[in-house]
Amino acid sequence: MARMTDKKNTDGSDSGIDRRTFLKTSAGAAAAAGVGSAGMAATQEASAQSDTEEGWTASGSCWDCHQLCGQRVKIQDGKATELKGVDGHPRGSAGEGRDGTLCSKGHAQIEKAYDPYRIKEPHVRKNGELKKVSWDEALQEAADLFREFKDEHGPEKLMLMHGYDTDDMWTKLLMNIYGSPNKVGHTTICHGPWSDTWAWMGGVGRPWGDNKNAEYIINWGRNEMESFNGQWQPKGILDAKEKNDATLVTIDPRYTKTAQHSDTWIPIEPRADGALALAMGNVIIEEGLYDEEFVDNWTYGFEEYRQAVADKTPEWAEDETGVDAETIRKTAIGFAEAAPNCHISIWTGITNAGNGHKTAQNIHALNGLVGNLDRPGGHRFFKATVDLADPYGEAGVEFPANHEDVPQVLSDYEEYPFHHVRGLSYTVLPEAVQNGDATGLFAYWANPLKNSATQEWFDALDELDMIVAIDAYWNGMTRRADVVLPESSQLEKPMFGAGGPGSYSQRGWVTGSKAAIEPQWNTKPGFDILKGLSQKMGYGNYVPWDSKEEKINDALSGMGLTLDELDEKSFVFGDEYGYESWKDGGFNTATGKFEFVLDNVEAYVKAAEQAGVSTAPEYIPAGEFGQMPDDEYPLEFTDTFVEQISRGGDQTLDHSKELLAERWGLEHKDYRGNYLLINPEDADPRGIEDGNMVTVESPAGSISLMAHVTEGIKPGYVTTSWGWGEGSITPDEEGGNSMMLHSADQIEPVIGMADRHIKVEVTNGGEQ
Ligand SMILES: Nc1nc2c(c(=O)[nH]1)N[C@H]1C(S)=C(S)[C@@H](COP(=O)(O)OP(=O)(O)OC[C@H]3O[C@@H](n4cnc5c(=O)[nH]c(N)nc54)[C@H](O)[C@@H]3O)O[C@H]1N2
Ligand SMILES: Nc1nc2c(c(=O)[nH]1)N[C@H]1C(S)=C(S)[C@@H](COP(=O)(O)OP(=O)(O)OC[C@H]3O[C@@H](n4cnc5c(=O)[nH]c(N)nc54)[C@H](O)[C@@H]3O)O[C@H]1N2
Ligand code: SF4
Ligand SMILES: [Mo]
Repeated sequence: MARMTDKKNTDGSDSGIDRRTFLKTSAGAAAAAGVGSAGMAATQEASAQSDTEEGWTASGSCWDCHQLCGQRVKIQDGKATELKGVDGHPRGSAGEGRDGTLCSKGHAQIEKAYDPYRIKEPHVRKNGELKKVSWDEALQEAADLFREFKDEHGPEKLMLMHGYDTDDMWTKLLMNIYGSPNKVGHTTICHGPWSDTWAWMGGVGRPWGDNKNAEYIINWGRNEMESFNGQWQPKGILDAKEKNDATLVTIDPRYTKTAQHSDTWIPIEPRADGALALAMGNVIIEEGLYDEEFVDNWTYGFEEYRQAVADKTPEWAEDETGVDAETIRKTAIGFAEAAPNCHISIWTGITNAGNGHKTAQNIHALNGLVGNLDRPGGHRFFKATVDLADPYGEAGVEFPANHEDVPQVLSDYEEYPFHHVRGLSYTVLPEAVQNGDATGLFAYWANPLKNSATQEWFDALDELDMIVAIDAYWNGMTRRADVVLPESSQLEKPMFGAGGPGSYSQRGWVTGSKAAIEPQWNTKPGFDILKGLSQKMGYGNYVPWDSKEEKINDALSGMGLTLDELDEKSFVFGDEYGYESWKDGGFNTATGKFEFVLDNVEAYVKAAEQAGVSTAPEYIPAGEFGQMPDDEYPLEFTDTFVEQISRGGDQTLDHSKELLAERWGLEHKDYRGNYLLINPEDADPRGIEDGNMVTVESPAGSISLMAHVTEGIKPGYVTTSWGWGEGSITPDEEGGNSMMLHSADQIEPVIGMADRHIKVEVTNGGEQ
């Protein structure tokens, strides 16, 4: 445990809390709060305590995975010392009267608040080096840089990159007023292929399942019991199993936590999911199990779909997918017989591939076939039935529209078909930088160096004329910035959100909290940073509020509610709403129907033509757009999430890393990085044993990781968790950046999604 105290104090000042004391007080709760049934049961004990008990005097809202699970915060001597969940919370519990909990990442928010790795002071680059400066100087420097940039390059050369944000002011400031049209968020590194396809076909929001009313759930290329967005998802699945005796099927080349809870685990050949989906459609039609009434009256393109699946029998799919025909038949029948109380949860396991959008279309089509759309237990079209006021309207602020609707950065990129469907692709931006189409970057809560094409991004960041960043940590990107504006973490600022998806599938809600503790060191909440920047840029009149609290109160005025009241309650309900919303006005498509075929979506038609794919569901074998393992690189690699770590920002958290090491039984090793999961069949011939350091090599680069040899992954497939190594927050510690293995030409051709299926070879031995 010596490593618990050897954390570098990156920019001088002290962390403000004794690390050992913190770990002693919070370790029990955090360790218990893993995930799924075991973890949640353990934290329920904590939440059984009364909220009025001494010390639990503040509220919080966890934003680590963007879902705002409600928190109660114990404050002792001005410090947050313990967290617990809020009963009945729409995101943190399974519904009314149910215990509220926090997952291990939620509990880690205390460690994050006092994390010495955080950026503690504003910084400005002077004579090539980042120097600590006052807020006034940093904001002035940022404003000056933006002004000079606009004069020299024009606002259309500025890229705006964001991950989560905690205030929307930055888009108003840098798009509406300043005039940059180039906003790039998560779409082409996270969900684009399924979310775009879902929307084009007629889906609303994301294909979130109505878990608690479900009888059959397929977890497809997703690990929902581990990488959940908000705890309502895994809790809802466990509820469905317990109360409805629901069947859970997991389709994944890994034996994930979700697979462990499942009735059936289908270890599919990676990227062959499109074939499986078509074969399931074939069975459902052959068996006459589709929803004829829904298909006849509410869908478009069924004949083409029927033709597309006519010869895609389970026997045909068996060869493609490695899944036996009987299992395919049984799954298709089980799913269709449970309809409409059935749904499919998909995410990065489907999207992360060159054929991802077409696979997603084939999978979404199954929902149209069985008619589970916005029906109980099916895919919910969640609504936010709360009467929020527009805070800008309340304050009488109107914005100009100085930006174009279409991103400019890629205007020269005619050869990329995705340009016509969706403006900016994360993975192609380094090339835009090299071509001089993008010359500046504003990054809010985003570090591109770990998301795709890392080497190209390193080169691109070096080329840029200006980088301004709002971030909480020193990472590869902030270390390269010209101005660094440190944001306070979630416990240090007011938080607010309105649902949306959550455990109440028939009620809207709002949730929020005031700051539980003071901003740490010399950091500021995002709102305050953006207000300061607006003033320095001469746009101060667009921010009429003195504080974020005031702005939230303006929004809440529509509900006759104040932030003080919301903070006390943690969440407040809106009205109830019903199912089958499409019956009122139809689906949001050209035909008003759910569309199997995308020939009415102009942008898609053009992109599909350029990529050489059909507008109808079809099977695109893995190698068509993407790498295939070969003699030199015989294994297939993708990276995945782990329960203990949230995306690219938690790699500094000692306790989280300790939990991860314990999880793989490797806590006795002097290594706290990411681990390569490899099957004994692949490890043995390479002389690799559990806990060995190994080198993973692809055509693009190589990294060193510690191997965890496990039967829980399909032979031929290897994986690790991402966000570590070069360019991350902990570049000098253990762990490797998986995207050093990736290059910018690995891209899905319709939406521009990063294709992270990479051919690799693994050898024993590697640097630690
Ligand atoms: N703990 C934690 N939770 C998170 C996050 C986090 O950082 N940490 N991030 C959140 C975010 S932003 C997102 S987008 C979601 C993502 O949530 P998920 O999509 O559930 O993410 P993963 O855990 O990577 O799961 C993807 C699964 O797909 C499998 N897979 C890979 N290739 C294929 C394939 O070709 N076919 C099939 N069928 N499966 C395949 C992988 O083995 C993996 O188990 O998680 C969210 N939740
Ligand atoms: N290799 C690989 N890359 C992936 C994925 C993958 O599966 N594999 N998944 C992708 C997915 S699904 C998503 S959604 C994206 C997300 O990727 P990004 O949008 O880049 O977001 P994060 O990784 O969450 O965080 C980026 C940085 O935000 C900073 N940060 C942490 N906390 C705070 C805070 O409180 N305030 C501010 N201002 N900054 C903070 C940290 O420095 C962190 O490095 O990543 C994608 N990248
Ligand atoms: S599920 Fe997400 S929002 Fe909820 S406690 Fe965990 S990390 Fe925080
Ligand atoms: Mo994501």
